[in-house]
Amino acid sequence: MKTTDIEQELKKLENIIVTGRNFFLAGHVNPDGDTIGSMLAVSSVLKRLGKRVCLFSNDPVPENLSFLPRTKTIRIARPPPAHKYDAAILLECSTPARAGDLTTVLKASRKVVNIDHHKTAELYGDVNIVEPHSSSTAEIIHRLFYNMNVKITKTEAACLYVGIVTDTGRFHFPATSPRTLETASRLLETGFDFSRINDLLYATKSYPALKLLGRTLESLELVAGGRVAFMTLKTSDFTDCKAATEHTENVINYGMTVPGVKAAALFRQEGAILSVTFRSKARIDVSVLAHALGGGGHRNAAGCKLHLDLNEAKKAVRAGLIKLLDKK
Ligand SMILES: [Mn+2]
Repeated sequence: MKTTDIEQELKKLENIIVTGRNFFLAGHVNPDGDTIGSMLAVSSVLKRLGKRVCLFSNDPVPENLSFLPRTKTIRIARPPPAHKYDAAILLECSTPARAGDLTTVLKASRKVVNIDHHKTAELYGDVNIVEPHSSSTAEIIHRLFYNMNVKITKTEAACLYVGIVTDTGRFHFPATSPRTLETASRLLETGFDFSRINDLLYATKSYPALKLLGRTLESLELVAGGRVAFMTLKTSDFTDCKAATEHTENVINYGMTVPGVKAAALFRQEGAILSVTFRSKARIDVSVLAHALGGGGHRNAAGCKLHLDLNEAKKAVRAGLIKLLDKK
C-alpha cells in the first residue's frame, strides 16, 4: 500500500493555498457525494480566502445531490480553456485520467495536487495527500482546514458531512474510524440541519430509481455455493425504467444482505461496455480483483469496466471471487 506523510503533504498544500491565486478543482467521472461535497467545500473556502476557483466535473452532478449549494458553479463536461493555474487539485482520482481529459489544464498548472483515500491511488501529483485509512476525501479536507485554522461555515460543514455520510454508508462501513466520528462531530457543531440532509439522501427515491431497484432485485442470483450474489442490469432495464447509471447507486448492497453472502457483484450494461461493481465483507479484498481487471477501489468496495459480453464477464468475475473467497 502506497503511503505518504500526510501532515507534510497537507502543509505543502496549505502553502500553495496561501500563496496561490488561481485554482482548478476537479473530481472523478460519475461523481459521488464525497467528490461533489468535497469540491464544493474546498471551493467555498478558497473563495472566502479571496482565491479564484474553477470547478470542473466530467459528468453532471447526480440528481440526489442537487440540493447541495452552488452545484451550478461546477462546469460540466468541457474542461475550461487552459488558464495559468497556481494549482490543479484533483479529488479522488487514482490517475489524472479519472477526472476526464485534463491534459491541457494540467500542463498549464504550476502544481498538481492529488487528494485521495483509495488505496489504488497513484502518486502522480507534486503534492500527494493519499490517506487510505480515511473514510472519505471529505474527512481529509476537514483535516486540511482544521490544520489551517480555517473556521468552516454551516454550508461547508454540510457539504463535508454529505461526503462522509455517503462514503461510510451512514457510518456503517469498516472505513468508519474514531477520527471519522470526531470529524462528523466537529461538523455538527456548526449547527447545520443534518437531519434534513439525511432525509434528502436516504428517505427520497425517484420513480425511475425505485423501478430500477425492482429490476435489480429481480435479477438477483446466488453463485459459488451461495457465497456470492450477482445482480444484472441490462440496457433495456435502463430504457424501460427511464433510469440512468446514477440510479444504481448502492443497490448492490441488497445483494450483501442475503445470509451467507460474502461478496456481491453488480453487472451493468452501458453500451458496449460492462461496468462491474463489487462489495465484500470483512477481509475479502475485492479491490485486488478489480485492479486485476483494470479497475480499482477499496477492500470492500471496488469496480471495473470490462469489454466482455455478459456471460464471459460473469464467468471471469465468478472465478476471481471464488479465488478470493477460498484464500480465506
Ligand atoms: Mn470517496
